[in-house]
Amino acid sequence: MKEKKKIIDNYLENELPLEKQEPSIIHRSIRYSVLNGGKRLRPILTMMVAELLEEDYKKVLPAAAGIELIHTFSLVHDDLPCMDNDDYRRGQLTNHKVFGEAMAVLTGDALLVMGLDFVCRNAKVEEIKMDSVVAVLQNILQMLGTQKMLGGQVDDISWHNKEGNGSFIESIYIRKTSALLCAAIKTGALLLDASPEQVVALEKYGEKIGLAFQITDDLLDLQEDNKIDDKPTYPEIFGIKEAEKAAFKYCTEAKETISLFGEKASIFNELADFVIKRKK
Ligand code: GRG
Repeated sequence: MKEKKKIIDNYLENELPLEKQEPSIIHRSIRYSVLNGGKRLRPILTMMVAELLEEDYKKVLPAAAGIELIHTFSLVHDDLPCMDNDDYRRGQLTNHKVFGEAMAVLTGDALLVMGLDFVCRNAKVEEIKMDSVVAVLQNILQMLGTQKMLGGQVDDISWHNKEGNGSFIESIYIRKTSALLCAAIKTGALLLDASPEQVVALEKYGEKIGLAFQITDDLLDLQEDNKIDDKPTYPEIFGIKEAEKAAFKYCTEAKETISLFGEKASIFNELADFVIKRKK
């Protein structure tokens, strides 16, 4: 995973517009929010799928990097005062704290369109079919839409009822967090012609690690600020012990969904463990 993170970091460093390119402010802002130590989990997953299918990860690199840009867009917008109103992200001031709100909105917009452009660039990679790239684009757009990430965020910011039920919270997590992880995984699978059975298994894996990931994220947030805000999260409603149990359950289920790949999928099992054991 460390090697793959380095490859993605280098690719982004080289392919993003330089700070001095006009209008300079937006390119400084983009680089500020992208090149700052993200875990790169989503592009790593896209590359892992390529290797699982016994292909070279280089064949999916532009699209993988594009998904990281789209992820960064969602973080920049999520941090805005009108959404989560966060001051820090990845250990540094959030984008709007440094560049102002208007520029943060535009930075998010730029990252979204640039991310989709990077995905299109994958059509230029040898042996990749144009039809596959179109299928990938359509899948990403569906995963970002009102039935998935955007809709999950809508419910996340509008729901303040502490008495909420588990299946509703899980439905929010599946949409706001699992959807983009599924898109990252399916991007590798579609570009490299995985079988329908493999695609279904990998998507299910994405959904389960997304749930485990978001519940772990909530647990880490709780440890960090030790504050309960008006937006209910899984551990705040069900308690820390239950949340830990749920994260473990989803991690186990994720591993079960990819058992059809046998030993070849062992790194996917390791990643599922990492998702619940991570400290940031
Ligand atoms: C999709 C059109 C469209 C709009 C976006 C703002 C928004 C609507 C959605 C936000 C969704 C969101 C921020 C979900 C949380 C996902 C999550 C757990 C992020 C943290 O991911 P990490 O830990 O972050 O992988 P790093 O910093 O490592 O990249």
